[in-house]
Amino acid sequence: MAPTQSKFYLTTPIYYANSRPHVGSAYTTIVCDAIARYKRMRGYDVVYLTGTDEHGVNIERAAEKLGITPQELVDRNVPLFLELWKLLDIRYTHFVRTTSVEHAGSVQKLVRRTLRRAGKNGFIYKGRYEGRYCIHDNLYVSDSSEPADCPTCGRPAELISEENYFFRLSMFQEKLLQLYREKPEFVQPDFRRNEVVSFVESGLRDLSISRKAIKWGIPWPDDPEHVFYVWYDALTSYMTGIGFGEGEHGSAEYQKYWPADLHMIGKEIIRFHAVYWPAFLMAADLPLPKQVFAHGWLLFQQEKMSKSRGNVAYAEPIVRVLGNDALRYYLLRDVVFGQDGNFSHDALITRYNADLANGLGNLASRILAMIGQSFAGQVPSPEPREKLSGPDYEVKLLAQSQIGSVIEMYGTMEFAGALEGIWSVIGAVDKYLVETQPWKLAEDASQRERLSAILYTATEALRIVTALAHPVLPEATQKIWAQLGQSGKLANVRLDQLAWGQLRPGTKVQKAEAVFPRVEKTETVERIRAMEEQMNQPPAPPAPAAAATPAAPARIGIEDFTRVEMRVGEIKSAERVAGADKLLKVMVDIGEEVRQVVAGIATVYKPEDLVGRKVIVVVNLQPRKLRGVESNGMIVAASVGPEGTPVLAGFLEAVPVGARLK
Ligand code: ME8
Repeated sequence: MAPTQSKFYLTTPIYYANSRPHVGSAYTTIVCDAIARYKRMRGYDVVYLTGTDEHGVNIERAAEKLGITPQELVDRNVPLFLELWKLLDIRYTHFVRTTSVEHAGSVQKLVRRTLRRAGKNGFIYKGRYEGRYCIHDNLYVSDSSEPADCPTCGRPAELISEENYFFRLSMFQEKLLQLYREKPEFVQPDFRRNEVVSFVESGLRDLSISRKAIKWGIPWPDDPEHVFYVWYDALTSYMTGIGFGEGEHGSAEYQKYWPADLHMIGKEIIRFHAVYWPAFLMAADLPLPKQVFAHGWLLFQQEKMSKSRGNVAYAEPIVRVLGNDALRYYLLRDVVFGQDGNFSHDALITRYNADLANGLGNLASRILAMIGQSFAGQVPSPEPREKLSGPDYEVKLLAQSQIGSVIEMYGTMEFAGALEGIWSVIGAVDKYLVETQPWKLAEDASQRERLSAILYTATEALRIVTALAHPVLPEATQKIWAQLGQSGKLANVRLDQLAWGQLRPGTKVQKAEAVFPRVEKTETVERIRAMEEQMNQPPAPPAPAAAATPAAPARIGIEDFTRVEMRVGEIKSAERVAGADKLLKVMVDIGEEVRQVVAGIATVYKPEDLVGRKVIVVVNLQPRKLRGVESNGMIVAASVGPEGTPVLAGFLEAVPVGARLK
């Protein structure tokens, strides 16, 4: 019988759907994607859940500001998450939305189960909530009766007293401390667990888990005046997504995959995951997740990157300019996982050029080119085993030892360390090639065997490095894998079965093709910034329902604009087009050539007045015929008044012919 595959269920936080995702939200999702890919390459059956948190005051308020309903707001924002995950090639298996019907059922089921078990000393009771509440912003400001101002509008919050459902968190203090003691891996890293332990040791107050003043939420079963407190709702989504709500005992999938093996989160939400969530589950007599791992923050301009602070960078421009792998590599290599780390476009590009373009990319193209030149594109034979010595042996030893240590570091989520290990092999092979100088040996027929051994060693090290880097660099490594003549998906390779010597001599390799072209820093940062600016523009207003008002033109990205090539041209000659009183045939010098353009300006401009005039020409339009005369471009003019009278665009200063407009 085949051994049953071990399962691994991991989750990201479910993100608030009140705005578009930024690099911070992408960070956790990318980390989890790398873990998921790594676990699959270790033979695990992986379930990976992400999703969106769509209830609560924040969403309600964001919608109000835009004059739309909360449902409309989340329906508008959720696709932005889905699109970004697609662009980033995130291989999640489940996406959960807290506004789904299944989720409401699942949350109500969890609370019913808890109420049923309760008996006299119920875990949930009705009590009075006393605190400060802002009636303008629908916001619970503080749990105490002390005067307080609303953090949003600054107006004094009112003292309110409303009946809520309370969760008896105070009863779980000892049980939670026992959990942290007996299962220290439950909260990671260790220093975070210590913070959680101190918090719990200092005493736990019961928690209000329903709200009356808020409408946007899941109704309490049999008491719909109340909606669930957003964290009770949100945390339960980790079970909803795999079918907890189905039937009496949950779906087959739920039974197979729950409890989660890993909840990956940012450090600011650790209390909810490491204190409240296990208590909610204990109260319902359900299995607890195996681990909550709280990572640090990405800082941007010295502060936590967040939409409310307005200091966000977006993933899309980076991916469009440098590719998906560049962002993944930078985030996992430059930030020590678990700690806070700075994000900067400068550092991103430095890493890209140094480690990807000059490192892995360059090594792959050099090796492939040499095999192409000296061995007609076929992997040459290695040195007989017993003769392997000196630098060849050192490269082999290093690559071999990194297989084990990189696997281990991925396993403990030391991504920077794992990548450093992989790149130490790349560095060693670079040095090995500099020292052994195979390109020189290639000129000497008597050195053929030595050349063959060196190239085998370098190629085999490259193959191992490529496989090891796959969880972090899925796209480029798959390309290099194919270039190395390896068939099939690298994702299906088992990392723990990787060993030196598996590369078969005679394997046909492909032509070298750069996977990471070098980029110029200043220009690249500028391109990324320009695209980001575009993304920060307020979204175009929704298309009006009635056709009477013309729709606002759709916003385009800078990349769309740069596709239009406009140059300064000088008119050399102009004449009327026979039988068309609006058209002129114009010969215009655009620098490299003189173009024939047909322009609809004859009603305003006399041909003889135009000669010598500088105009703006769109030079990359498809040629077309107007009244039988070919036109190879367009002269730009304002279109004025109801008749659309043309007024040629021009320059106030002297400008050379051929200059590009951007
Ligand atoms: O908290 N650095 O959603 P959220 C690193 N809906 N990670 C960051 C980050 C940054 N600057 N900014 C965001 C919520 N993150 C709740 C969660 S879970 C049941 C409910 C990541 O949209 C990080 O994982 O505010 C953080 O915990 C999460 O996004 C917060 O996302």
